[in-house]
Amino acid sequence: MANKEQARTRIVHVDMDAFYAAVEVRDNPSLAGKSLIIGALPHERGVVCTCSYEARKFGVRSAMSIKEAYRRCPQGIYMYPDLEKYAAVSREVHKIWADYTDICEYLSLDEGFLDVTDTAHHFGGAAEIAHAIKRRTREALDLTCSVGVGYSMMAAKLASEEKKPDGFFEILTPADLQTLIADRSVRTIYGVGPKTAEALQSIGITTVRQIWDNPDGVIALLGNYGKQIVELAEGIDRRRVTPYMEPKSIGMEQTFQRDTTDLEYLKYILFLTAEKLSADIRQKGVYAQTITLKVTYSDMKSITRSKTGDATDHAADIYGTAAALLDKIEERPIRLIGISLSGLTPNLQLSLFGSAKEAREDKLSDKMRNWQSKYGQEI
Ligand code: TTP
Ligand code: MG
Repeated sequence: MANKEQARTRIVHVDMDAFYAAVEVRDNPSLAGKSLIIGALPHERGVVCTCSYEARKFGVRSAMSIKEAYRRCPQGIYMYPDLEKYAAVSREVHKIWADYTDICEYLSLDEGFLDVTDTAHHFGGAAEIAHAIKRRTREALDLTCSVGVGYSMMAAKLASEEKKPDGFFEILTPADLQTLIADRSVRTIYGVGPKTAEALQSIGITTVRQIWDNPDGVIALLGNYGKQIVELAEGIDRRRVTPYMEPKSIGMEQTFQRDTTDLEYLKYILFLTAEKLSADIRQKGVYAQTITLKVTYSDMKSITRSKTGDATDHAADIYGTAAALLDKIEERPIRLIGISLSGLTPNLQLSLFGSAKEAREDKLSDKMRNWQSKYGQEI
């Protein structure tokens, strides 16, 4: 985004506070003020999804093993996450945000960017929108969030982190951003993870100010990516808020050189197709509700058969449904077979957690190994 355009841009970033833990405290007020750790029970394997701010005082953090959390906070209350419940609350939260702009990018169940550049004047300005979101979230959902207003996505996100929890902060110019982050770690800059930080450290750069002092060194070290980092450090962020748009469907098909009636081979192809589609939709961050099998017979007649069920991104579910549909169709020489997925819905982090479905996929993998040695084909 050019400087002039940046000057009028207004982005709001919202992040719910201690989200899973806050929902549990809301629904069971006897948990208020306690060290609450969501993930697994003590002595079980598993990681911390999140914890209340009280538990954070003891050093408990997201992604820490439950074992380590228990070592730091044995007096804590440990609970399993209830993802269905959080997803339902998340939908309510997202609905509030959507009242202020059509340009909402939902990053996770509890976090999102809103581009309010063209709508802010209807509500008295971007700061008013931020306060309205906080007020409505408290009144309607009995939860708190932290909201940042910025002239760019990075500014808005940094602003929302600045006064967490229940915070509000604005960063309205690149100069204000620079003042705020000058002496902070390079990790403050969007996209700079531990590896990049380590690379920058190798040329003596650990703070944002040191990037300003040696932009050429950063670019020599990291190339085009280095250019982006230098720009971001200076407060130039060209990213735009990208509203979530539902892709209509995603599919893949395979035409055979010779028509076939070999059901086992056809199922093998369906499995390879299912695996590829599963990887594709996981990358896109969506689940599929409808699975459609397409078959073209040797006389070029095409048919499709669909089944709609629970949203999934698992190869085993996609394969299982497509194979069951294949079992039910007329048995004639087949020229083409394919699967398409539709009814795509955002995958809101639910797949972070293992499930019985994964165990099923392991079993299928044994079958796959047999197929692989028999047919040896890849898609
Ligand atoms: P965050 O917004 O990172 O954390 P939070 O809302 O619990 O706390 P705060 O924003 O006040 O610092 O993540 C949102 C939810 O996502 C969190 O409540 C639980 C889930 N989550 C995980 O399951 N695993 C993780 O590693 C992280 C970071 C989050
Ligand atoms: Mg949060």
